[in-house]
Amino acid sequence: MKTKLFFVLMMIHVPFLFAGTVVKTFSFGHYKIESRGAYQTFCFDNTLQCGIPGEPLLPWQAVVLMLPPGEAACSIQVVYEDETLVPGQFRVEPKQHVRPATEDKPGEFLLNARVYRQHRVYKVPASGPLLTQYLNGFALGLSSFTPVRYNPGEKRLAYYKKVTVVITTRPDARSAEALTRLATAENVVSRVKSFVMNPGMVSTYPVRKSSQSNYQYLIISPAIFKDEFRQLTNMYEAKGISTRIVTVDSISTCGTGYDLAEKIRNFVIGQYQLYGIEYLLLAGSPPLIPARGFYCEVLSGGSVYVDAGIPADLYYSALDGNFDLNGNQIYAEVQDAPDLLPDIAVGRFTVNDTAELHHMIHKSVSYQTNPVFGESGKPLLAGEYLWAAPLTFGGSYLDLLVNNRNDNGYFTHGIPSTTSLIDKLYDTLIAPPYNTWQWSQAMLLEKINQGNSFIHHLGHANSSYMMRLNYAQITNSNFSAVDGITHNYQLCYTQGCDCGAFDNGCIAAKAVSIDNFLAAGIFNSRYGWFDEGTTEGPSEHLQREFVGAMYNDTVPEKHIGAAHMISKIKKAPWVGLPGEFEQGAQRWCHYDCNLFGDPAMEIWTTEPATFSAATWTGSIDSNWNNSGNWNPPVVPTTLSDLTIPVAPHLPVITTVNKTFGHNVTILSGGNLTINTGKSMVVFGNVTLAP
Ligand SMILES: [Ca+2]
Ligand SMILES: [Ca+2]
Repeated sequence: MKTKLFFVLMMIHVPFLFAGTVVKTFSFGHYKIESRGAYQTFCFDNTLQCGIPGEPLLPWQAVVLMLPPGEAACSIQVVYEDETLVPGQFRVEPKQHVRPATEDKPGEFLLNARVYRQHRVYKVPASGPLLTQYLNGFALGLSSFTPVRYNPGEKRLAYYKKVTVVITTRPDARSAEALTRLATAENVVSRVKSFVMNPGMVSTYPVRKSSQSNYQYLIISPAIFKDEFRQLTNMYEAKGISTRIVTVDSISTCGTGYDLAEKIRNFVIGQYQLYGIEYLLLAGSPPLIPARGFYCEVLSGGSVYVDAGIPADLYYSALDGNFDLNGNQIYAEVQDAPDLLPDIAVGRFTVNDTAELHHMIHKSVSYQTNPVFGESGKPLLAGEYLWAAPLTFGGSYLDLLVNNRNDNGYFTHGIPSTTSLIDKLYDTLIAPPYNTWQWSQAMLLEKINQGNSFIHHLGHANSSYMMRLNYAQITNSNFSAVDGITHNYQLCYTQGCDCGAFDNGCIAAKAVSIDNFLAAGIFNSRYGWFDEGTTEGPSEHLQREFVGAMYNDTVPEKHIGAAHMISKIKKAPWVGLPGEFEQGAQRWCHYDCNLFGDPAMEIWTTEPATFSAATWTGSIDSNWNNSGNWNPPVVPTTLSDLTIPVAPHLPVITTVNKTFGHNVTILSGGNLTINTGKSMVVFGNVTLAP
């Protein structure tokens, strides 16, 4: 009943219920020409190089325009003006195949000679396809165009200095329905505004008042886990993120939907609609919490790759439509008008039992509240040899994650080399054509056990193999120093194939659910894709945008699930391109790239700088880890500055539980006893006051 009432109220406030137009003018002037061998690429800032394999790569501009509330895009017109010839002659590089990151067989250099012989302007569509998508209730029109014209026979390039895009809109039932899920929390609106090219349109949308009963973080777990989250929820409540735990069993009994996955998604939509939730944790591997399998096909190198069951938690993250518009129980087909813009941040604990669940909870809490000092800005980049002809190395791709980059025509923020200690382990060419040096497992394990913040990896992988390690090698003893005390737990992002196939007991699920090693990571449940012979590729796009969100110099996104969500929002305009441009691979990656971990986890990219003070009261007993003995009541962490004055009971460390502190000041009359064989970790100073 509440839902219906809200819908009626919203409709009354919708200011536009007639067809209209949304107009945006783009200017092009400063271009960049890069040479690769005998060929050149021609780029403008914030464009993407797209093309048909073997035919010229041209820079395409994304169009992301907010539409009036309750309306959808029905047509697009692109007006090109001020054509300008670029001085000189150019052989524009042809698009190469996109490849799954499992294959390393030699390829061939693709060149469509017939196209390159033509003495006329190479034909391109006036615009890419026009989609209406929804982000947190706001309707967005997505499309693309290229301002460049190329005559291959004459080797002449020209571009239009001024391009005007006109999108015609009309009232639409799906847009009206999306409005019922409008979220207008400050951080959500700011994210939406940063993504659209006409942020002023936001003011035409109604404002949704936040309610007292709002909460931010929903945890869905099987009933057997429901009492196990106290450590996690206590931490988030202390951070001001309120939580709610709901069991799959109760959703299964009371929910509505075709199957359990749809019942869970419908429940999530309801909670989002009523309470404006921002984070969702799915606490269990399938079958504890089912995966929705998505459909995608990719044309690559003359082969068609098809998968109708790509495990995709985007299903629970993107909350518009039902991913099966044609009702054939094949999900996320192009004709299903799938929601490409995630509305909430989703992560999954890939666990099968309570012991694994405890490990993931402990690692998430310990990573955030007890960071080990001196390693927050120490990422490790591990790149492998990828492809023989044209020769392709993962390291060249990973280099694009460092510093702000404009490569391949589009801009992303990166890991600042001046303030970070970046370690690299790259396969390299010893002698042409294919004699390469390759790093070993032992070298990687040594580096990981020396302490890192974040492992970025690009190399070959499968469901039981990643980073040159096999499933049996993911053990606590192989990562003995990554125990949260000697070195902090680490995070990982890999573009490798299948290592995140969480429907099938994959290696990445093991890496996050053992005691040591990874606290969270982003992994592909099926293939990752790269473009051979370049530093481009669909998986690379997502990883660059993920890192870009973390290191954005105006509003860095610290929550790992939100950074993952932003990477997909940024790439969504490129998913809708017709098959001949990206051949379906960007869509594939949009579907199969999932977060294993706590979506609200805050990532350390710099050393901790904020500490909270607490004073020992000893009002209960001498137990250091009893929050009742501290004012304010806390269990001390490596982020706590602690004072121990005279007290009824003075602290004695007797427990096997680890004890932590940042600065510890012992006042006159105070005392701290550490019993024989027990220990305490202090990263700051211990001061004895006179
Ligand atoms: Ca379908
Ligand atoms: Ca959406």
